[in-house]
Amino acid sequence: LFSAVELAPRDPILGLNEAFNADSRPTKVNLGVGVYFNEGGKIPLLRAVREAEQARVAAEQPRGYLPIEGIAAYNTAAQTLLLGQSSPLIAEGRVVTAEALGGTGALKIGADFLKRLKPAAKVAISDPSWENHRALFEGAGFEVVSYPYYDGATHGVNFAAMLDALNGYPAGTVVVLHACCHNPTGVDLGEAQWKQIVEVVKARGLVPFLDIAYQGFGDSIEADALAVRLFAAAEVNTFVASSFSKSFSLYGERVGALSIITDTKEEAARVLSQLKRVIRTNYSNPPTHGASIVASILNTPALRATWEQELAEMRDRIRAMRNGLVERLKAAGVDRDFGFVNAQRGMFSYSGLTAAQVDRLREEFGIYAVSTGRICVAALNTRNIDVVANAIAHVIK
Ligand code: PLP
Ligand code: TYF
Repeated sequence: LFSAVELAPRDPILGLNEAFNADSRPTKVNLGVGVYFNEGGKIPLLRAVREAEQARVAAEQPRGYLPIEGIAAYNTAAQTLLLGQSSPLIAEGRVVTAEALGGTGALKIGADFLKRLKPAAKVAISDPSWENHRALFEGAGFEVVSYPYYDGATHGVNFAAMLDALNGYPAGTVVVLHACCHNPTGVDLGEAQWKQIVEVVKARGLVPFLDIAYQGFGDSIEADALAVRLFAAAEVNTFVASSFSKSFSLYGERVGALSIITDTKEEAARVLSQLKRVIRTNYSNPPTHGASIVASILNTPALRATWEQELAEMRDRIRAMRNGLVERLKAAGVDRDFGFVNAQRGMFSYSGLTAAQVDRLREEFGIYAVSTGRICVAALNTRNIDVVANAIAHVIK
């Protein structure tokens, strides 16, 4: 049966973890995978999570099946994070939300639902994008194309080219947009640009699919939801894949949600019924633990305040590491201006390092980065930042 099965290529990012783990050098640093590490180099267990978890254990709740769309209090909280406390769309019952297995799971059930709805549509992702976007939508049966996004020369967005591409797509094309903290570049659109995107998407009848995996890592929980809220305010039917993996440091619990903005409450009921069909034939219903933790944090004022503070601490530490890296590269005598790293947002930086330079970092210094030059700034800390800055200075000279 399996004699003709070929060995599949490793995930370019998750594959790096294996190589990193096998490296015995004590000074090794993993800037590859997009995970937030604290100053101690560990994935934090947030205080808010610990408290919610302890309360859950103490309550000795049974573990029956959840409804197909997941925990209601979780779904409402996820909607509110996206659209705000006073969203008219939520009040009107026009937002469908289903708990999902992480942001990836949300993208997947959204993709499967869209395939039934728009079987001939193409899906457009940014160039570059999170690698799994292409694989996931192709896996759901779509042809995937790219729209121009990052401009290496300016370390910014080639906005004119992006708009041009969007303007050229036929109605019904699904456009995947990173709502904040673009992965892999760290380069986001500004408010005026988002407004233009919303206008083009609406005018051309495109289907926006927003991926928000880093809400709270840019400026704030509210500010990072800007793109979602602009689409909502424009009354565009929008898909949103939320991930709480990073914002709650709950990577392995698979906490995410798919939200869909519809025109009426009645339409929302029909959309939900179809989405439930997709879920039922994939995994029947979602798991309990992670979502109940997130729901209790978001719905309990004291826990929520703790979480917001912890999220702000993560955001601030990443900013400090960006700044520290720029300063240390300067101090190490690097001529090239790395100031753009300070303007990037979220966990990642498209550093401008070439694949050959990334190879040298790994081979000579045990510093692991993605071959595209993406580094995870959230893996830097005050103990490894000098080593990293000096190594980068060495390979770019
Ligand atoms: N979307 C983007 C842009 C991401 O960077 C990630 C990172 O993991 C995901 C989705 C997937 O999130 P999750 O781990 O919750 O599936
Ligand atoms: O981009 C990253 O590093 C994170 C983690 O297939 C990740 O989003 C990477 C690859 C992958 C799943 C998650």
